Amino acid sequence: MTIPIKQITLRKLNMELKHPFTTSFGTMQSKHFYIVEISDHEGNKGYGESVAFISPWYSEETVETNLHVMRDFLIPILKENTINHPDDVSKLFEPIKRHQMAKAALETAVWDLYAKRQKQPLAKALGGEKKQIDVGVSIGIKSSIEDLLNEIQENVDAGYKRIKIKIKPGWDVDVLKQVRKTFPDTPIMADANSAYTLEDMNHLKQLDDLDLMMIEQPLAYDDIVDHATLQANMTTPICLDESIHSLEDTRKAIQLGSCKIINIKIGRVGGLTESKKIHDYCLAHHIDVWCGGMLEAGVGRAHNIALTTLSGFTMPGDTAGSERYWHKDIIEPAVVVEDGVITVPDQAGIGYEIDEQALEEFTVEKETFEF
Ligand code: OSB
Ligand code: MG
Repeated sequence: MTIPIKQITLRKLNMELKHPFTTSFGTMQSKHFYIVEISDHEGNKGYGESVAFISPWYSEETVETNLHVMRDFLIPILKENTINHPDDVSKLFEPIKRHQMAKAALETAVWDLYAKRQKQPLAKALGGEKKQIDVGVSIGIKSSIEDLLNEIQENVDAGYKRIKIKIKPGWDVDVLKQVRKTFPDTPIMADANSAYTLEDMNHLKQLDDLDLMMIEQPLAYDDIVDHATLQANMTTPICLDESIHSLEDTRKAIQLGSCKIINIKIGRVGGLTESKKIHDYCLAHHIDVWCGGMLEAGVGRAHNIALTTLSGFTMPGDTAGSERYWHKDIIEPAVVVEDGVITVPDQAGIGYEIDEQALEEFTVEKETFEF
């Protein structure tokens, strides 16, 4: 059964973050990003969100490269081809190298549209069975240890299932030692966003005494070779984020022993179909996966929730409640976390309504493509 597209609207949004977020690569105060809306002839609308940032500091993609690639390459491919199932989209996009976040923004919107046409929740369309998902929080680099300990305490009190702490050289071993001393039993992990090299191996090995769940992306954003050396010399499991863009990357990283855990981000791997493939492969190879976050607004957050319902997502993800990021989200209701758990919506598609008024309010540019 074909999915007939009537039009695609690209909206560039600008939303202020409630609190600035600092990683080893810099501080973010606000977010520019694309929301994709794909409509069919019967009035159904599917939504996707691009997770690229304004600058290429996490990966090479940016908000502007998203527009160029969607408008000039990916949307023309959708115009020229018939789509029978959302899985067709990633296949059609294959001739375009990389630009995973641009691809995912369109592909996830097709998945939402498909699920709405089938009148089933996106989670179910993906094969997910969980009714509730466990989530944790990611805490940015702070100006003092007291600030960090306070924020951890607030989130432990709120019931979040694990705490991820951003680290960088100068804000790592000593900080984490203090955190572990104050929170002896809390599931804790660290994320370096590729701030180290193998020369730091002896320094990083000190983390092995702190009973961390894992260390995320300690080495270069494009590396899987040095990570294998580091993993062979550390007991703390390594989790890869930036280095994994596809099932192929996953296969190679596992074969080399570069990691024991994979953070799946829908945008980083080019969409939901590729996310599912990576999930299935990891499940078969006894590699734990969890769903990462990119400070998403409601649409991206809803896609993360649907993906996390797949059974191989055995560890709490980074998809915290909307109120941690935004004064007002673009979906209704907002994503709510209770005791570290999100109840998966059971309405068709992403399962949340778009707050059209909020969407309009945050839109700074808009372009429509008729099919
Ligand atoms: O590395 O996982 C990351 C935020 C921006 C860019 C990269 C990362 C992150 C986070 C925050 O850790 C996750 C979230 O709360 O959405
Ligand atoms: Mg990360």
